[in-house]
Amino acid sequence: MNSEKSLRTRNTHEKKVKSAVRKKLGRADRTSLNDSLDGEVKAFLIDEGQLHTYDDLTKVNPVNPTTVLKCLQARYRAKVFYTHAGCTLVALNPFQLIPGLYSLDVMKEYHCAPQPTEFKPHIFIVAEEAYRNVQGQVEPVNQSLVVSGESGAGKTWTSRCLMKYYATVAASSLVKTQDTVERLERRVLESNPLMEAFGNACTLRNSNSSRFGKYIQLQLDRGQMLVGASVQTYLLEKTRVAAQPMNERNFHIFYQMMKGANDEQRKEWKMAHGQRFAWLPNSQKTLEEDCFEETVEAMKHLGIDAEKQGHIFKILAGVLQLGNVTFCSTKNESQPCDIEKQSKDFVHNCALLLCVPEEELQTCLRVQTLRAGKQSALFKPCSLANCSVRRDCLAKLIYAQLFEWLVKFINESMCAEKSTWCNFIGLLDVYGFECFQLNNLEQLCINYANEKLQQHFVAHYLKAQQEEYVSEGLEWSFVQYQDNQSCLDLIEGSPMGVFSLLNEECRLNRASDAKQFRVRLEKELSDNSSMSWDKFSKLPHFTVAHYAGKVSYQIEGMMEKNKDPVPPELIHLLQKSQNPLLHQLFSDQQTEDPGTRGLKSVVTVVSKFKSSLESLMKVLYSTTPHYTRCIKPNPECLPLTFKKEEVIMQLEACGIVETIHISAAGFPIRIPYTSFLQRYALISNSAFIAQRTSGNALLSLVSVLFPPLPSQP
Ligand code: AOV
Ligand code: MG
Repeated sequence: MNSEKSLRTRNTHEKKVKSAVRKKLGRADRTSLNDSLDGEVKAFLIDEGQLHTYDDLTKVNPVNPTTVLKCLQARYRAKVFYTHAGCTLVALNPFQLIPGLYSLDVMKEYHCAPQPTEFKPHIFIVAEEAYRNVQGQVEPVNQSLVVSGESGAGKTWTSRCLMKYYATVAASSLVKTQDTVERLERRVLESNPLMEAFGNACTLRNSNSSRFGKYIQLQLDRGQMLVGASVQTYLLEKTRVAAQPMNERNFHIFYQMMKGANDEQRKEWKMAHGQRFAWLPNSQKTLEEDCFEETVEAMKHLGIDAEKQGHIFKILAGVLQLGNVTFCSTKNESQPCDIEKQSKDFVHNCALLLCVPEEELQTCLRVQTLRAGKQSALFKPCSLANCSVRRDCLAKLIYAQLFEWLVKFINESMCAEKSTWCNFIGLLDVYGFECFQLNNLEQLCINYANEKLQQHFVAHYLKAQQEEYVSEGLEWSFVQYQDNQSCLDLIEGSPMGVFSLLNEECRLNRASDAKQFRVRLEKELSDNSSMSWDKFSKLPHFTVAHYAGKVSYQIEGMMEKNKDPVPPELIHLLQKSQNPLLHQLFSDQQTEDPGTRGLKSVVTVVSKFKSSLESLMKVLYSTTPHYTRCIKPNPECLPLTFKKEEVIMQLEACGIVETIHISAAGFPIRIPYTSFLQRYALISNSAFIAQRTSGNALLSLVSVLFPPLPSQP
């Protein structure tokens, strides 16, 4: 391509800048400006064969989805997986181990470089930038690394890389000689496999899908050394314990036990070889994640001793037995359902493993206790369907509580005393955007969390940067971007939003009718452009246009999931457990009086989730964020396979193109005005300097070197 041709293809902004500058070039200082322009022109001249060399997408020209896609594809083909996109880093998932990409030497290179940004784009640049930013220009600032992307895009992998980076660079060799510190780094790293064993599962989209969200704060002392960590988790998808979607699996830990137990453990846990468990589908699939030893090792390092481990595994084994318990109705309706003959052993084993009285376990699965005043109680046999609901509820209750305990234990093991740390770097890894054939409350919450993060990104970068240009008095035509406020209003709006209406329905505690709720939603929310309905669908549902795509949610079962009722009898039963850990998990649990249940103060799942996300957002807004957008290059998770349609959808959904556009059309270099003056004052017009109080570097460069021409007579 010759320069004439390339000049013709430049986008409007570049044309404007260059012609404005050329006009002013009729005067002095031609040479220096020519140098800087030549730099820019060269960038436009690079041909398609060189696309893989573009480290920053702001350099592609013109910036549009096609060119950005081409560039990323060229880089992926050249096995270059990271690319800057203005303020964000795009990470393409190779779905294959890339030797040496995350080695200790590479970490050191980025950490020791005077200017890491001069190196190839890498997740370690983001890590290092955040690490250096902690010190701040005026005072220390906490940092957040927000990793987003759809399910299977590589968020958890990326946050693991980041943790390894900090555990390496923030641990000086001097401190490392002390035994305690060495153990701390190990604990921080070991918290990953442990939490993943209990909180991750194989789904249709990712064989190691996080079924909970987490925000880890790495605590740094004054000398920027890692002295501790704490983790906050969000909404574990506990329904998976008792019901696994087709072709998906339960949480990894169950398969790990099943595959990794020794003979003695098998006997104790009633897990004979070849034993079939209803709640362990697809166990023939062998995954990398099925490594029991790794989990046990992590437990050991985090301080969970052999005795406690024994308690944990017995509880989990008890849950598996419970899954095999089935019921059948009796002829006499006033009698409770029977436990099916072939299930008798399972219910016996379950009671044995959970260390609860068998008789009582059997009763509370099949009979509801209705309190009549303080002293007396009525017993009502449960319907067949209800017996299964109670069985599943017991499993979910135990698992969720155990997970919570585990997180608390991990925190106690890693967290530093408040007086020893002063700043933190937070790593956010939540479940990615999900759209299955059937979506329910779990997906609504997951996708809502992703909407909140998208809003944070939009507010922080797209909005804030453009507003800054305006406030600095720079000439700027606003770049349009997709604002997801209407979708958020639809979900979290009060008093009229999906969550509020759902809560209201739950509070009324009437026999939940999905159709009725669907009518209510239509009546109250059909004005919102993000809401729609598929007229031909037979099942009651509603469709939300999320920033990442449309998702239809089934209404059936949503109310029950939101109420998440726990029969008090189940808690009473677990409080009687002789397993010290299980007993501890429920010892201080309050049970509601069934007489007043459901009337006023039900804390629903969505209310809890919403408020935990709001606290997270507050923390995020108080820190300096760094964004990494993980992209899943193909839905089948195939190594080194780039499917354009998949990638373009994700790029568009997360507004990458707009981000690049703003960065490219905007001013890529910003130097504080005082530093700028120090450097260029010599060649400037002194009157002009006095006028300006702040400014953007590129514009300042042009303006200072070439003050406006005097008006023509
Ligand atoms: P996710 O966290 O974004 O999905 P993961 O981090 O679990 O996705 O990544 C999915 C899989 O992609 C991993 O198990 C790895 O096999 C592979 N992978 C990701 N990043 C890399 C990389 N940089 N190098 C090599 N392989 C990689 V979810 O948790 O489902 O939203 O809820
Ligand atoms: Mg994940």
